[in-house]
Formats: sequence, C-alpha cells, structure tokens
Amino acid sequence: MSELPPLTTTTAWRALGDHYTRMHETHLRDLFARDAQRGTRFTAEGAGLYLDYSKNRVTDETITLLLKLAEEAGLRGKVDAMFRGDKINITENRAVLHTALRAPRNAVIKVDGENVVPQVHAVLDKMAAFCQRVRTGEWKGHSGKRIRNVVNIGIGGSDLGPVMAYEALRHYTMREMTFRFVSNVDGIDFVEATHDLDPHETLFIISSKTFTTLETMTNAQSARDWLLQGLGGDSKAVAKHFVAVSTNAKKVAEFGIDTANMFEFWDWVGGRYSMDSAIGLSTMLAVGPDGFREMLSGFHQMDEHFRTAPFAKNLPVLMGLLALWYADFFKAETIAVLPYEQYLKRFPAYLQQLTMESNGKHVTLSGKQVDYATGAIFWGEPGTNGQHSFYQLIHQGTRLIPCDFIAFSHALTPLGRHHDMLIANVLAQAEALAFGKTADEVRKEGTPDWLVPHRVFQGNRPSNMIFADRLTPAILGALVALYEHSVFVQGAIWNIDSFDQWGVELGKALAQKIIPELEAPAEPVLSHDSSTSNLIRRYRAARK
Ligand code: G6Q
Repeated sequence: MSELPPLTTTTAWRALGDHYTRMHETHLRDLFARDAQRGTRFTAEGAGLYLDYSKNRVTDETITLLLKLAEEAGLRGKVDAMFRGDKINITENRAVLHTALRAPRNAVIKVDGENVVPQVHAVLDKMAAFCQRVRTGEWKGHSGKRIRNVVNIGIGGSDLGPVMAYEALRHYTMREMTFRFVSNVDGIDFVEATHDLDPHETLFIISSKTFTTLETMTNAQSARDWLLQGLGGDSKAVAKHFVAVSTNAKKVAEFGIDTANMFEFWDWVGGRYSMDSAIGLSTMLAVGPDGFREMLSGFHQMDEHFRTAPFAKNLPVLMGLLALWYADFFKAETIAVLPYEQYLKRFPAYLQQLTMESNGKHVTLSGKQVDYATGAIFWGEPGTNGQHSFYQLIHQGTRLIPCDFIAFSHALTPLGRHHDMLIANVLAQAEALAFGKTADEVRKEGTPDWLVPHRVFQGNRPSNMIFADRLTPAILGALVALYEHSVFVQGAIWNIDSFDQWGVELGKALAQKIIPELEAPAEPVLSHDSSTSNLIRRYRAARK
C-alpha cells in the first residue's frame, strides 16, 4: 500500500476545516426552511434499511467535501483490499474477512491462495446438523435426558455478539429452551446463570477463539466441576454436555472436549466481528439454522451494498463520514445509539466493543501519533426509557451528542396502541433535538420571563434515523454490518488499524502478575507503585 499524505494535510480536510468555520453555526431550522425537499433528499436505502440523515448539521457542500475526503484517503482501494482478503490488519499480519462468513456458497475469497468459502460453509453445515439434533431432542445428555438449557461461556467478542443476537432475535427463538450467557470472571455470573438449571439438561458452549482467555477458561473449569458434581462425577459426561467454538484445536482437546464437537473459525475473523461465525452457535441453537442463515443473508446484503453502492448513496459510508465530521470538526466526544425496540436492548453494549475496540487507536498504520480525534465513545439505551433520564443532557446540556435513532414500522408482537406511541416518541425526540424551542415560542406560551431560559431548547442537535420494516434476522444482520462497515470507513480515513486491540493487553498481563500475589500463603515481596501495593496488602489482610 503506497503511503498516503497525512490526513490533515489533504485538500479535503483543509476545505472541511474552512467549511466548518463558515457553517457550524447554521441552524437546522434554517437548513430545513431553505430546502423543502431536505427531509427526502438527505436519505439513502440499502439492505432493507432506510437512513434519514437530513437532521445532521450538513449541507450539500459538506457531503461533497466529506466524500472528497474519503476519496483522498483512498477509501475505495481500502474497501476493495478488505473484501479481497489482503492482510489489512497489519499489526497482526492478518486478513480481515468477516465478510467471507456470510458469502454465498459459490463465492471465491482467497486467503494465502486458498478459497476460504468452502470451509465457512462446511462449518455452517456442521453447526446446522448439531443444532437440529439438539433442538429435536435427538442429542441426549449423559443420563439420556434431552438438552433444554444452553450456557454460552465466552467474553468480549465471544460473548457480546451472541448475547445481543439472542436478545434481538428472542421473538424467533425456541421458547422451550433456556439460554444463558456467562462472561465475567466474577463467580457470581456463573452462579446466577446456573443456579436454577438441571445439569442433566444443560449444554455448555465454550466460546473462545484462543481458548486461553483467563475469564473463559476459569468459567469453563467451574462449569465442568458443576456438571460433574451434578452428574455423579463421571468424566465421560463432558462429551455430551460440552462443545467448543475455537480456532485452537489443541487447547480444546487438552480441556477434554472431543474435537469432533468443536466448531472452528479462523484467525482472519476478529473477535468483535465473529457473531456470524461459529461463535454464533448459541444464536443458531436459539433461532434454528434457517433463522441463522437468514441473518447471514442480511449481513451479506449490506456487504454488497457497501461494496457496490456509490459512496454518495452508501449507508455505511455516509454514517462513517458523519461520525468523523462530528468527532474531528465539531469535537463531539460521543455518539448515542438509541434503539426504539426493546429487543435491541443489548445493541448499544455490543456496539461499544465494535466501535471503541476498533477505532480507539492513537497511532496511524505507520505508527505515527495522530493529530486528530479518532473513535468516539459510543453509548446508549433503548427508548423510551432514556427519555426519562439522560436525554435531558442531550437536549439542554452543553455538549454536542449526535444520536442514532433506530426504529421499525412494525412491532413483532403488536399490543394495543403501544407501537404508535413508541414511534411517536422517537420521531418527536429527533424533531425536538433538531428544531428545539426558541425563547419567543416559550414566552408565547405564557412562561414568566425568569423561567424562559430554563425552558428554551436550542435545538440544532443532530441525529440519524435508521428505519426498517420490522426486526427480522436479516434486518439484524444488515444493521450489524452497517455499523461494522461504518467503523471501517472511519478507521480507513483515520488511517488506523481498526482490527487489532493491543490496548487490552497490559491490564491482562498485570493481572497475571497480581493473582499469585493475592493468593500466596506467605507475604509476597511487592514491587508495584505504593498505591497498588497498599491495596494488595489491604486485600490480603481482609482475607486472613
Ligand atoms: C475482540 C477482542 C476480544 C476477544 C476476547 C475473547 O475483538 O479480540 O474481545 O473477543 O478477549 O477472546 P477469546 O475468544 O480468544 O476468548
């Protein structure tokens, strides 16, 4: 890859800076007043999702300049490189091919000269056969009972996607089965997840790409003990109650899981991009193989949209550019993701990893300190709950918080007038944020002068509205892929490695050093800073 000029020296970046100076005080009220078509013009559609980005602080010129920036930053070439399987995760020398996980059977995508698509489908077929056996009751536990409970043990990318997808697709799940997710090394997570489960009917999925992660291995060991204790100690029971999802067959076998019951994935799948690999085994058990394949088809539709749609009409490109516009020019620190769909309650938590682990980087691909802000802080809660708590700050606080609203035309299980009320609220919030309420308007309502400033809504607070027909497995896939690729667009322009996560390593290594210091019977010699050493001593003293 040829070296690109530093981002802040590109013509488009400079032009955006000038443009920002000229337009950043322009109010959305004026932008809408000037252009009656704005609400329909600033929209794009793809893979079943409709994006209305008209309530953003942009003009046609802004979009033109942002697209120019994408061009100057080599976005087109970078997109092609990812889809082609180039090793764009340069610090780990790996291809980045989550798009291959949802490619159709006849696609050809090569890593080191080998077409990976047949392996992907072989694993999907193996998962489907296994899921059918469990779901029909053909797969029996050690004592001959059918499996009714599934516990996924994993953390980070091996947990957040499966949890989010299970919650999101709950409407489509096999309700007779119970699904639980254990991630935290805090033993309470395991204890609470299993306290009411019958070990005879429980299947554990140990999901770990490396099969070395401290939390997952500790929980897996506790699960093994819990199971054997419940089943009378016969270690043969493990084969019927444990399966693994991993890239590390050796470690899986060492743990005692038959590698025939291991579902494989590959080093070109990043943890936070793995929910549509075998890491999604719990999702497939819950919604069935057809539901899972439908979800993959939604992912693939968004992949194709991202790969082929002109950038000016490309959802991930537009959303990525808007996020960059706010982060780098308006200096917005965060983006709120606000799904008006209870099933998406874990979607913001899932997105936090996807976005922040990917773009929380401070050096460029060539290791130089960046001189612009990279990944924003993502956060959020489902509406309407947030309206009664933190929305106050979004409406009237001193910070600019761009919002992504997500809403659907249909409820999956309609209940009276609930859905109309839900949608009225999401539309109202976006409207209130954009247009606010002026002092004149407040006064005209008869508000006394002293109270007027408190009741003014400045407005001009930007938002995207992502709209779809209903939350199907395919739409969930498209939505996740939309954010995956939006993250990619931002990272590509910032010229950072969105696919490594070295920032999680230091704490892990230090914890490994501290564990024996907490557990040693004799007082250990401590060489930490005075704060850490003191806290270790206090903990030891308290536990004596
Ligand atoms: C994701 C990260 C990280 C990873 C977990 C679990 O992109 O790499 O969140 O998924 O640390 O790792 P294992 O799957 O190897 O246990």
